[in-house]
Amino acid sequence: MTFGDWPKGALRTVTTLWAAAILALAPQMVAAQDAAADSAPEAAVEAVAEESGAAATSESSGYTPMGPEMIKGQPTSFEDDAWASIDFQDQYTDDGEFAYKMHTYLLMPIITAISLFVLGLILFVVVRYRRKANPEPSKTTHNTFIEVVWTLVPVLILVGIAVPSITLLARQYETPPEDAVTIKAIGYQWYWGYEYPDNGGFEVISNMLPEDDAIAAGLPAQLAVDNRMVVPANTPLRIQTTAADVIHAFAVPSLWFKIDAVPGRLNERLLTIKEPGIYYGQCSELCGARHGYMPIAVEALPRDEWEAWVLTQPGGTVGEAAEEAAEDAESAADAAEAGDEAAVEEAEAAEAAAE
Ligand SMILES: [Cu+2]
Repeated sequence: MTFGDWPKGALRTVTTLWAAAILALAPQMVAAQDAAADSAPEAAVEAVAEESGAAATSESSGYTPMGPEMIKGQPTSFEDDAWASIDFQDQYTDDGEFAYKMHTYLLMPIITAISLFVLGLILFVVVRYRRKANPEPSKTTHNTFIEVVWTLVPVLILVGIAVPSITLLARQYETPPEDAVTIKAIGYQWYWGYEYPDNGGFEVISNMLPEDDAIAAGLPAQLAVDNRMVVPANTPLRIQTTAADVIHAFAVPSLWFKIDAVPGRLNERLLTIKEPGIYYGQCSELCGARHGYMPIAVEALPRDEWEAWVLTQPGGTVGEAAEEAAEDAESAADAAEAGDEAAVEEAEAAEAAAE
């Protein structure tokens, strides 16, 4: 090909590339629309909520831990379902559904197409240009058309991936709304503590159940715990994480949630669970000898049942009482701060007098 006739070919190529980019982006647009449609409350969810509501109110305390039939987020073994065991867990948050669609309908097809294309090229070159069939090697060094194509195509693919990728990143760092329920997950060697600062400040200590106890209760061994992290479903949660000793990580795959728990630091992320159920996770930062034995079990309840659970906890408060308690704590903290300032001033005055 001579230099004179390449612009016409290039024009055709650029048009083709744009068509390819639009095709690559189409699944992402569909995914975004689906995500919006899915966020509408579903009748099935309400039915489940009602069912578990009936079970809980039959108890005098107003709360019974959910049974194994409510487990929604847990790993699948290869023997039970080979495909599900290598796929993502079912997702129960909007971000999780978005990410799952991006992975399944955008990234996987692109990865597969590129891999097959490169494999095809290699096989073609190996067969067509083997020494026996091609004794006189070509001395070609440059080809402007091909060089433009192999620069532009990857750029367009990356731009196509970047749009949903950055969208997901931004969604994951959305600030929790003011009325979000705060829950502070604290990593300890080797168990979790869940503090409820908006509801009286009580802390739930959560240890892994011994294998025999878990199996006897029909729960998954090494994931089941004695006290779950009980949260309201369909309510924005402000999950804060920190640790008392070394770095841990709070991770629940089916909720598309993973955040480091670092001593001396408070990390925070928004989490909204779409339906009541039990969701299992694990500590995901190597934290010592029993790192593999500090599972996370989240139990999402309908809001009213969750409030009933809060009232069963020592010092647990909900509604206005909780707000008042939070305000009292705040003003007490302010007073303490003011006291500190006065003390500092006094000390300074004493120092000046001594000089
Ligand atoms: Cu840990």
